[in-house]
Amino acid sequence: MTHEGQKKESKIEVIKRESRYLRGTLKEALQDESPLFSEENVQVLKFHGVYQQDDRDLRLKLKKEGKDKHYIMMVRARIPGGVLNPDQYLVFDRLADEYTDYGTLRITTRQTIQLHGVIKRNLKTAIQNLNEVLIRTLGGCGDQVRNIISCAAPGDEPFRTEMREDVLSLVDRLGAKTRAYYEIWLDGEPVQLDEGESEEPLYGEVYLPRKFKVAMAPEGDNCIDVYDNDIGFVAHIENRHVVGYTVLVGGGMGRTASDKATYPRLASPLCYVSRTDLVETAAAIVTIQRDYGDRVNRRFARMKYLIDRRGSDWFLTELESRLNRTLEAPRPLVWHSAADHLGWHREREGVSYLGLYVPNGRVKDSESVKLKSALRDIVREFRPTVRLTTQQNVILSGIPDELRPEIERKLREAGVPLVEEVSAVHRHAMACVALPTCGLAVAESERALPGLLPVFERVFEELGIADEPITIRMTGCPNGCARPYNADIAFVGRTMGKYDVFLGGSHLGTELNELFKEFVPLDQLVDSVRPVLAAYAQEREPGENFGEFCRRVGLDRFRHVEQALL
Ligand code: SRM
Ligand code: SF4
Repeated sequence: MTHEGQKKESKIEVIKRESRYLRGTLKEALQDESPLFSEENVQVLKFHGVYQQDDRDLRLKLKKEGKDKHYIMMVRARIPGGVLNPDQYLVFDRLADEYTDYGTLRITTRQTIQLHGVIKRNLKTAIQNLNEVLIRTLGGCGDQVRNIISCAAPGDEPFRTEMREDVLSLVDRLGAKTRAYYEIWLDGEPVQLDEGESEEPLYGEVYLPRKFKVAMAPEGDNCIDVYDNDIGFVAHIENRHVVGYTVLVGGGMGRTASDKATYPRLASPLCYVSRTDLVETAAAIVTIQRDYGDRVNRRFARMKYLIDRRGSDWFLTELESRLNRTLEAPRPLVWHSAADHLGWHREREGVSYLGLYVPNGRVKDSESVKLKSALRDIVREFRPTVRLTTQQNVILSGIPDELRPEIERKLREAGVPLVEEVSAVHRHAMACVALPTCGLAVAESERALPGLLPVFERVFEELGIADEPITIRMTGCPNGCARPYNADIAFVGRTMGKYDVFLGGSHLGTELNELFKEFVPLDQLVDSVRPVLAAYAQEREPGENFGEFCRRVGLDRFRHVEQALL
């Protein structure tokens, strides 16, 4: 039964309830010879940070040969704020070589690493290896609070340390507590629960109705797209210290192209809380979604739909009643940047950090660019802290200034471009994984965007807008994993080879874009937006960015131009 009516709960709710706090029959399944998990275990596995996939490039060939799919697992770690010590990074690097089909690491849009292509037989060892360096995968996926993201830039300002402490407190309070993880992957002793005792005091036995995302940004720099999360905390900083947080709620990108009732939504400001009240406020919000979120129809189960259904006033009243006090109004928010943190920056006296561009987050060695090897060698030799950004890049931090030339030399030798050699078009672009591993992809993304960006570079050069911070994001389906709906330009896969084009978001992540054209073939994507870019180059007002221009002049004008030409 749900709060939203009398209808039957979804099948996944039943699986969760019957899983005994995420045990399912995973322990047994890991011992059998089958290359795949049962349907129920596939759902439970997600909570442990593992997706069962198959290599979609091989499907047709294997089918013709009368063989089953090539089943592989994707392992997604939980790395709060994207911070890894050198040993942790090196374990990922090694596991990619030893246990994955592709030999790559994939930095995600939520500051973690995915290993694609681990076969079932190797899964337990891979997860054990991660746990040996204190990397958990519990919470990587599933209907629970996912990896909590936060600005990855290091620095000696006290507010950075305070935000880090607060992120870790949130992880501690909001993360899953089940001992199943230790029993299944680390051979821990089974726990004996007393009658009525819960292993998940916050979630209960059915966890949350849907995935739940939490983010923390310092006021002024929206490098993490804080508005795209179920809860966004924006730190207000006075005299270099965090004084409190404005709380944003109800963000989310996911939509279904064929269902107009679904939509992306930016989180809206709800209240302001002090640092001391942060964690309990977050937990209380989670319990509202736990108790009232839709458990019948997963398509409408994210908290954004709950808030829109019941209203922000209801939500605030409910929160106040759970916290037993009146909450302060949110503070006004001002954004100056959405920094990518690339290049060299001062971290503290005599110490720097280096942000490196990783095309679509894929850490690999190619013929000409040996990024994976270079990172491994640098991390081994100089032992920087490795920080992953939500723009799929990597930061090497804690580097004594005198080592800078040596590190640059190593990167150049490996063919890794430094920021000066990366165009603005590339710096501001992102693609989701899509094919061949994502089971939901209907079009290419990570493998298609690299072909488009050089063409955009030429167009931007011709139009004299090469240095403008125009974000281009691509996804292989409407789910929105590369956060396309607040990009200036977005290509969202609609069917194989065709994309919906969205225009007019904002580089600062504060505006949603608008659907411009549907079903545009891959080779016509650049041309489809060229007239708008040309008009922007000609007619923009001083300081006006691309998204603002689109919203000021309206996209109809360009739709009509094209219709007139037809
Ligand atoms: Fe995502 C599902 C990859 C960030 C919205 N996402 C998936 C799955 C697991 C496909 C599946 O369910 O079978 C994809 C695995 C592909 C693969 O082979 O690796 C996948 N999502 C990713 C990553 C790896 C994209 C990337 O290129 O980096 C990101 C991993 C983040 C992480 O480390 O946890 C990733 N996904 C996002 C984001 C961006 C964000 O959170 O900032 C979103 C939009 C924000 C949001 O949640 O609303 C996002 N992913 C989705 C959705 C749509 C959710 C919805 O509310 O409708 C799905 C599908 C679903 O949940 O049913 C999805
Ligand atoms: Fe897969 Fe779609 Fe997410 Fe891309 S946006 S990774 S295609 S679910």
